[in-house]
Formats: sequence, C-alpha cells, structure tokens
Amino acid sequence: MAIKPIQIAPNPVLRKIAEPVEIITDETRQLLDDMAQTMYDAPGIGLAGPQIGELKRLIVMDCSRNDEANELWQMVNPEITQFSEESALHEEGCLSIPGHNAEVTRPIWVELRFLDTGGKERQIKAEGLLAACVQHEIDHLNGVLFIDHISKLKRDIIWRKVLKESRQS
Ligand code: GNR
Ligand code: NI
Repeated sequence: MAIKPIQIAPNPVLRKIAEPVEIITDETRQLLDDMAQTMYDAPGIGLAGPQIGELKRLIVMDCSRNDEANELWQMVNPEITQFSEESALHEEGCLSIPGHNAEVTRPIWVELRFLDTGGKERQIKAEGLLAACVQHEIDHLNGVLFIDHISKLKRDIIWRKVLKESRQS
C-alpha cells in the first residue's frame, strides 16, 4: 500500500476522460488499495483514478461516519443506470480543489453497475451521502468537477482563487 500524491486543479489531468479497465489484475487491486489509503490519509470520503494521475475508470469511497465501522467501496468501470427525478442540495468539497466548497444539486438516489475487485458485476442503489459521492467520483472519470455544477458566478470566483493559489505554490 502506498499514499499517492493528489493532483490539484488546474492540473489538466483532471479534465481528461478516464479509460475503462479491460482486465482486473493484481496491479488493478494494488492501485485500488493505494487509492483507499490515499483517501483515508487525506482524509476524504471518495477518490477517483485521475486524482492520482491514473486515467483509469477506478473509484474508491467510504461514506461511513466516524462512529461507524468503515465501509470501503472499490469500484471498477462504475456506471449510473438510473437516477431519481428528485434532487437535493449537498455541500461538496474536492481533494483536488482544496479549501473550496459549494452546494451542489444532484439526484438523491442512483442505481449503479460496476465490477468489484474480483471482477464480479454488481448492482446497487446508492442514497444519501453515498449517492452524492458516487456521482462526484464518476464525474471525475469524465473530466467533470463539482464546480461545473454551480453558477458561473460562483465557479469564476473559485477558479480565480484556484489559479492564484497555483501561481503561489
Ligand atoms: O472528501 C470529499 N467529500 C465530499 C463531500 C461531498 C460530496 C462529495 C465529496 S468527495 C470528496 C473527495 C473527493 O474529492 N473525491 O473526488
Ligand atoms: Ni473530488
């Protein structure tokens, strides 16, 4: 297991489309374990491949509360197959846009299909924070960031600060 450096905006890798994983090997599982360790270390509730510079359709999530047992999800090629008509606002942040948060409107539940670490196809319905998180992570696989879901005014304010911070570091 290893903690990998998290890529920060405006790094262009965060705007690329990640490639599906054709075969799940020990290397894939190693990468998913490194992603989990990186997520827990950050700490965050989710992490997608492009955030550690790996343009592969891999995500990890753990939305359990601090007083609950860990609930680690490791997903290969996740796809949303259905989403609720009803939406809700959630405060979101992103490890690749540190220090900035915004309220994002998203469907309150999604059904998704993915391969687990053994290559088995699984289908689940995600609700609550897990639903918001999985949509945020799948967005990363498509080069989309949470700021793309907010008003242009708010996005421009955050983006100006992101650019300024990147020049200072
Ligand atoms: O740690 C994170 N918190 C979070 C809060 C609300 C909705 C989504 C997230 S994901 C984020 C970690 C991250 O950047 N994942 O890509
Ligand atoms: Ni993120």
